[in-house]
Amino acid sequence: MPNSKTWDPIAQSMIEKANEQGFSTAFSRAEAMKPCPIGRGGSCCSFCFMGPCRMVGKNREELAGICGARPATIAARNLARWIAAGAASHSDHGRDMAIALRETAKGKAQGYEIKDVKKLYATAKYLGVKVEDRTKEEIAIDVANAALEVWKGQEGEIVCLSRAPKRRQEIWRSLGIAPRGVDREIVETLHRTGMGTDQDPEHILMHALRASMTDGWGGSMIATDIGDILFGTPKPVRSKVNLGVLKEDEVNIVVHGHEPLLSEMIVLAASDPESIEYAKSKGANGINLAGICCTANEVLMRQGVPSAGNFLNQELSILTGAVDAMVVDVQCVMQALQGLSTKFHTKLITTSKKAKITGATHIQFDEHKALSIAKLIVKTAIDNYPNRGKSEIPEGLDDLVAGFSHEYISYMLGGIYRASFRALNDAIIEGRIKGVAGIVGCNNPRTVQDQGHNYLTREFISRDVLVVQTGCGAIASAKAGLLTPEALQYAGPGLREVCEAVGIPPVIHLGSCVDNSRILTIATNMVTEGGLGDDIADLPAVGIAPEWMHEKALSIGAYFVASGVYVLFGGGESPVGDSAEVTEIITKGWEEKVGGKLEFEPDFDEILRKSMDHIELKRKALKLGSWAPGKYTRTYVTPQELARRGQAALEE
Ligand code: NFS
Ligand code: SF4
Repeated sequence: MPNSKTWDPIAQSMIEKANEQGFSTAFSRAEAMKPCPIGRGGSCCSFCFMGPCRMVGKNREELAGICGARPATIAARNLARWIAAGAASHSDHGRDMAIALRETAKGKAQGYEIKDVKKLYATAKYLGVKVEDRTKEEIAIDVANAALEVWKGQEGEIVCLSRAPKRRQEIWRSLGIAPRGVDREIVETLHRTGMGTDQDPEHILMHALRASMTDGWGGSMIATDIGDILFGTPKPVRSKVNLGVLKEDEVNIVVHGHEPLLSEMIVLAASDPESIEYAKSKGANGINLAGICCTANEVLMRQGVPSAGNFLNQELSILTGAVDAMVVDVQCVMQALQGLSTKFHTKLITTSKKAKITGATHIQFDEHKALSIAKLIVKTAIDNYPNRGKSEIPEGLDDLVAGFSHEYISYMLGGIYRASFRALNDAIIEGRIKGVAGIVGCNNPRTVQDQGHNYLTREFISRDVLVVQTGCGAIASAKAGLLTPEALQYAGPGLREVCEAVGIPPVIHLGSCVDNSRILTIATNMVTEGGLGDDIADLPAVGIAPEWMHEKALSIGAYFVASGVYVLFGGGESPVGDSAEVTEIITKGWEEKVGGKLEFEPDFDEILRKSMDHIELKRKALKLGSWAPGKYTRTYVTPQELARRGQAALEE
C-alpha cells in the first residue's frame, strides 16, 4: 500500500527498503504493537504498589482502585504527571542554557560568546537587570542568575509572567495558578499525584495548568531568549530539507536531540579548516552537517544547517548507510538507533551528562571545554568515514525559508524604524487574514507521518489563516515545500496579498519546540498592539498538535490553554478519554476558568471545522469585518529578496 505510512514519498521508499531488508523501524513496530487498551484512555494507575489498578469493566465511573481512587482521579493524576514531565524536559533544557550563559560571561565556557547584545538588553529588561554603565559580561551574569531564579522560586511568581497581557496576568492571579518556580511546581505535581494526596480531579488539573506555565512562560521562554543571546536571534535563512541533504562524498554528521549548546559547537568544529583538511586526508571531500528533530531546528534557524527530517526520519537516516556519526543529546532520541546503527557503520554518540544509551559511544559534553569536545566528536566521525560501506541516499530535496522570530516579524511588518505588529493586526481586523493557527508538535507512527500537519496547513492558508509552526510540524511543512514564498499559491487571496506586501511566507517557521514561547510573545504583541481585544483569549487563534506523541506536547498544549487558547490534539484518541469527567474538566471546565480548552480530536476535518468555527466566533466577538478582495496590488517576493530583507532589518 503506497504512502500508507507517510505523506513523504522519500520516507516511504526508505520504509519499504527497511521492510524488504528486514530492519525494524518505529513504523513496523507501531504496527506490531497495539496500544495498551487500559493505559490508552487514562484508566491505569501505577502510582503505588497496592496496584497497579485498572479501571476496566462495566459501570466504569463506579469503579475504584484499592485505595478507593476513582477513575476520574486516576485519569487526572496521569494527565498532570505527563504535563509535569513535559514541562520538566523543556525547563531542564532552559536551565542548562542559563548556566551556559553565566559561564560564558565569566569567560569559562570555551567557544561561546555573547552574540546578540540587543537581545541581552531586552532579556535584562524583563528580568529586572540593570544595563546602564555596565559591560555586557556583567549584565549577562546577572541575567543568568535572574533567569535561574525562575527555577528556584518558592513563593510569589515567576518574573516572565510580566510579559503576558495585563488581563491574562489578572486571570492567573485570581485563580491562584501563577506559578512560583519551575522546580517547585513540578515537585508539587509529583507530590500531589502520589498515593493519598490530591484526589479531586478538578483541583489536580488546575495545578497541572500552573505547572505547565513554568514551561511556556518559564523554562522554554528562557531557553529561547538565551539561545538568541548566545547564538543570535534568527532571521530568514534559506536551506534544504529531507534525507537528500546527506552527501555521498562527504563525512556526514547528523546532530539529533534538542539543546543548541552542543550542536552550535559542532557547527563551529565542522567548519574548522583543520577538521576539513583532516576529512580530506581520509578521502572525503568535506564535512556535511545535518540535523534531526529540534536540534535540527535550532541550527537551521540560526545557521541554515539543513534538516534531514523530523522525528520519524531518525531511523530512516541511518538506513541510508551514509551517516558516519549521529550525535545525540536529550529527548526524542529512540533507543532503537543503537541497534540499527550497528547494522551499518554509523557511530551513535551520546553526549549528555543526563543521557546514555547502552552500547553507544559516550563523549561527554561539558560547556567549559565545549569546542575541544566538539572537535573530538567531529574527528571521531571523520575517522569513521573510511568504514562506510554501500550507501543509498534517496534523491529529492525541498527548499525552505526558516528563521523567523517575533523581532524579525515586527521589523517586516513595521519597517526598521517602526517595528510593530500593526500591519498584522490591521490585516486581521480588515479580514484579509482571518486568524492565526499554530500547528506544532511531533510525528507519531500511529498516524501517517506529516499528513495531519500538511493537510491542515494547506487548508488553513487556503482559508486566509496565517500558520505559524515549530518543531517537527515545521519540518513536515518544509518537506512538502510549504516553507517557501511559493506556498503562496495555496493561500487564499487575502492572506496572499498581505504576505506579498509584507514579504513573509504564509507558513512561518518559528523554531524548535521551546520556541513555542515565541508564539506566546507574538500573541502578546498582537494584544498590546491594540484592536484585537485585551487578552490572548480574545484573538482569533487556535493551537493544534496534529501528530503529537511526547509528554512535552501535553505541556505545551496545557500552557497555551492556560494562556487562553483553544488547543486541539489530533491523530490518536484522548489519553484521558475513558473519563467523561476529566474530559469535561479540560474542555468546558477550563474554558470557563481560563478561556482556553484542550480537546482531543482524531479527525483532521473536524479539527479544521472546529478551528474555523472558533476563529469566526472570536472575530464576531471582536466585531471584525470581512474583507473585499483587490485592494492591494500583487508583488511577488522571491526567497532571495526575503532573505535580503531579513539581513537588512537586523543589520540596521
Ligand atoms: Ni517537540 Fe522536538 Fe519533534 Fe515532538 Fe520531539 S523533536 S521538542 S517533542 S518529536 S516536535
Ligand atoms: Fe491503585 Fe490507588 Fe495505588 Fe493507584 S494509588 S495503584 S489506584 S491503590
